[in-house]
Amino acid sequence: MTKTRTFQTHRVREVIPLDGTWVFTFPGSGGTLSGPDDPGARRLELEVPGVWETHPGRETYRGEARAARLLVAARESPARFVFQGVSHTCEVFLDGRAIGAHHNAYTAFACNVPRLTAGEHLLELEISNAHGELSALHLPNDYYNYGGISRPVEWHALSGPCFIETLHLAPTRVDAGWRVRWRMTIRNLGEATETGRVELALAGREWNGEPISLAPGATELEGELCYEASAVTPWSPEHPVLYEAHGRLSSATSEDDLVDRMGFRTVAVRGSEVLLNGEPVRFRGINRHEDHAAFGCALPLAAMRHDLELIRRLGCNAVRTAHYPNDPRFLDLCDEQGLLVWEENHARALYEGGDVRSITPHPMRHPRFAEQAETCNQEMVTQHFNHPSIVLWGILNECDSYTAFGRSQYERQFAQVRALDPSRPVTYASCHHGDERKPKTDICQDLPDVCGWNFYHNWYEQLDPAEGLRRALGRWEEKMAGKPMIVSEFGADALPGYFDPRRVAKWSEERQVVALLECLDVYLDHPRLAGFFIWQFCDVRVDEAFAPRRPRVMNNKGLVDEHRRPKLAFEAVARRLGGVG
Ligand code: ADA
Repeated sequence: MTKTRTFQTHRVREVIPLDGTWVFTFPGSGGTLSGPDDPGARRLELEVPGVWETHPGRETYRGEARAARLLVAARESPARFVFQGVSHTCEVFLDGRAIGAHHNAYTAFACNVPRLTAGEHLLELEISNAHGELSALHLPNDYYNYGGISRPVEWHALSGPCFIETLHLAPTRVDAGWRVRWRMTIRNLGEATETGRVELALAGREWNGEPISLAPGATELEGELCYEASAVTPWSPEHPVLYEAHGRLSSATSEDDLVDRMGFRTVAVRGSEVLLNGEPVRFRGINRHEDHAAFGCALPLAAMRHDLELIRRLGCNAVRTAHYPNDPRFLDLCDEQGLLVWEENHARALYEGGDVRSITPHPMRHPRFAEQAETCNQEMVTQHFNHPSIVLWGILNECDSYTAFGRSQYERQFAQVRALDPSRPVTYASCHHGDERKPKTDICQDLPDVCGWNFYHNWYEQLDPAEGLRRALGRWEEKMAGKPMIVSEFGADALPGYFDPRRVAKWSEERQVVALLECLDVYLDHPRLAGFFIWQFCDVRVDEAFAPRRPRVMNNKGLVDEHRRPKLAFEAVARRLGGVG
């Protein structure tokens, strides 16, 4: 049974979860693994999915570790090892032989093994969460880069060399109803060409293909399924109706299948509005990091459900996955519960040094930036393509949208994302307001379909949010050219349990309430805005480089703390948004 999604993804293919206890080896000293004979090496049994920072003694470890587990194959077969997320860079070995590598904690990858013999095998990962050369995306940041196998792992014991690798379903509205364009990739791990037959069933319609030739490598198939309007129920926040798509493949050697879900819905931009199924939608959203005191970034499904329940109780209808692609199980829950999602690639502006607000951002200058960020885009869009809840693709939070070089990166990445998925609007969150406090001036507002602005007028500045928005519109309206505008972040820190009802001092829970309500009074029904996303759902651990402005070494702008204990602001915001608190 699949653990990587909230539903069963295969009925024919045999899937064996590899979650559970793995043996981790850490170097005796320093952060670099030496050979197997390191006398000081420290062995620990740790749970997967998980991060080593939750284990006593490993709370601040940054460096390399080897993770290993045995598996026993009952029969010889081709195998596919699917890792939903390893934080953050790893090489994978089977019986000592390299079978794959991956960078970036927040996207999945698979290692294919054409022939796994019957018997016992050793699966090993060399993992690093080091900062520096290795990663342009995982840097000392205003959230924490954990280490470990942070999302589920599966072993797919394939029946033969051919299997369905991907299935994409893109619904569009046509006069008489709906058309779903589908694309499927079949992979043949063998050396011989095979003849196969493919079928696809979706919402009461079936496509039965003629026999096709499956050469070694990838074969792409595509087609269309059409529906009368009355044959399906559209997906919407009020009625999040999901349909199951079941692809099947059979050939002389292989029987395989893949199940995914989709929703019939459209997203479009008209003037300053974002339309869902042709109707304007207003985002009453919240930014959420995958972070929890007990689990780091490796939240179990129950904790994800708990978060979503709190988000719904707040009266929010949307989540921004700041600042990286989320665990697909969280996206599944959003699909099921009708939450709208701004999913974002992993590339938050990076800062050096201590004072996060006075130092110069230098995003995109790391030699691996373009390659790693574009790989992340590619993986995010192709892996999460079918989630109806995702209505916006976001890239490059607060990066260099004020330099010519930065602009060239935004251009490349928007072109890439649009080519991968022309059906969703694209956006980014900018903080380059070009004013006294933030003199760098954004030069990319013509590029996205939806303009996102991060405002902290009544937190980092002493400016009334109404006046802040008025000034921003004065400065940016022409450049935004009437496109939808979203306040992608606003918020204020509150140290949990610090109350100051008399002075309502900054950092107190009372002050956070005041700051958030002042903003909501302005943004909630503002006619120029398509919505907002509060910063942020929960308090999150940050890198020590951020400590000077981050008491507890946490970003304390959560409406709940890192344990999900509500602050005063939770109730106050829920009341304002019409939630149930
Ligand atoms: C930025 C950034 C967030 C967070 C926030 C803050 O706008 O996008 O990641 O750091 O500021 O709390 O200051």
